[in-house]
Amino acid sequence: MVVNRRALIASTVALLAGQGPVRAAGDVSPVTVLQLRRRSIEVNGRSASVFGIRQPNGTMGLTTKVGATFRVRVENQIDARSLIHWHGLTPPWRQDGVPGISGPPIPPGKSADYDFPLRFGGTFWMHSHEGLQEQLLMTAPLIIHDGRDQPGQQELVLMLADFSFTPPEQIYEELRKPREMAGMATQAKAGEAAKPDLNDVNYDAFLANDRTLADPEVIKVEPGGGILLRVINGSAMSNFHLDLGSLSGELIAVDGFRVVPVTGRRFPIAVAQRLDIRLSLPRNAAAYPVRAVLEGSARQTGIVLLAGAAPVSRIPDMAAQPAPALSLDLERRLRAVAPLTPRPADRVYTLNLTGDMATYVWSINNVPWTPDVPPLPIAKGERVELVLVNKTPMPHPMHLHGHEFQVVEIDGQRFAGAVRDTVLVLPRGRVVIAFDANNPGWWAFHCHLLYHLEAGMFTTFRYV
Ligand SMILES: [Cu+2]
Repeated sequence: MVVNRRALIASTVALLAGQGPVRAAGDVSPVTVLQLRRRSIEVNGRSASVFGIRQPNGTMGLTTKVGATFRVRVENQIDARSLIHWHGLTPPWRQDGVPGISGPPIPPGKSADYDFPLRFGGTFWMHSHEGLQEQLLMTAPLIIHDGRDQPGQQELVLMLADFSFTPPEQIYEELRKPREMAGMATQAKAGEAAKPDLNDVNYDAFLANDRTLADPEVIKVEPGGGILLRVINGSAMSNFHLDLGSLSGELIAVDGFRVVPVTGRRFPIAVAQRLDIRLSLPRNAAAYPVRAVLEGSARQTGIVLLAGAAPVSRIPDMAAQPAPALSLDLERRLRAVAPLTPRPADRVYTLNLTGDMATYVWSINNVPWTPDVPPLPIAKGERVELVLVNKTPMPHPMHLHGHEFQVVEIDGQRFAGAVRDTVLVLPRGRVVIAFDANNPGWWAFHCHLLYHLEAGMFTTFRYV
């Protein structure tokens, strides 16, 4: 029985692979193999078994260029089914990597093929959309080079993650346990003038490129040189403030899409978001820590940029000051370099972000998602606006699959904001996003906090 069922699933995966675009004659883009594997890393002196997405030569994830074909074979070498989502890309919907929506998961020992054109460049990432695998680092960078890459500029990727020695299933179980204290906790919080509810999970560590500040990655850079720093928040549940220390940076893109540059030393980055930041290093030899401080906390992680021969001092894993909760002050200032063509919306959906910490049921319009929830209809060619109203005391980073969107309103103020794929909606806040329905299919829209997603803050759009 098992064999038959697996054979059936395998043939479905093969069918899925056959649904890519017909290969153009003379197109010789090679197939990149990505292997889903178990691996061990060391966290705070302890060995941890996690996942990884690697090419056979050990490269994490994938770097390619705009205009190329995304031609990838994913080989599942772990002992569980899996499926990888190409976060921020706009593939044909069958190749989007959401189990049960875009296609079946890949059984252990099997593979799936992907083949679609890359129509824009930028900093993206890939992660498992199956179960809670993302918490165990089934994540990797997905970099698409384009015109923002300047000659002589050094490119660095900083990938953030949250880590626990507790298995993710157990973390989720603990969160879902009925809480006798819940009422009291809510009252206490109400007494503190509706303080936002942050950081559901108490993590053992925060990682930057798989390492903690006890043993950070030290990257050699050129004194006086230029750097393009690509920051990816691959955390399951943790929003950060990126802190450049003594360096000043120029933010040139968010979630892969260009913005009118914003100069600063500190930039917020919510779960699943990316920042492209240009740095110009001073000419003297020095070590520059680049830190990410957890919101509402002093806990931090980071890397060190080492320009020339200079001492690297130990960076404590607690910042001198606790960081505030993320705000949308930067989001309000961002302006897309290539905004959507202004036009009235053909269709508007109000999506209330609902749920509560006490029962740990998270939902959209009070409906926790199940496969029986009907998709929201939209039609090809429409300009769609989503009015996101956060009814909860927690911030939710909301992600739309298969389309880039533009932030067009925050708390009643209309503006032509950033084009991106994940936006943070603050407690009791309201954000409106607009997108063009130009990629027919069945698409997920959800909170990117892993355990909120798992608990049901998820819905779908369909136009096939
Ligand atoms: Cu959420």
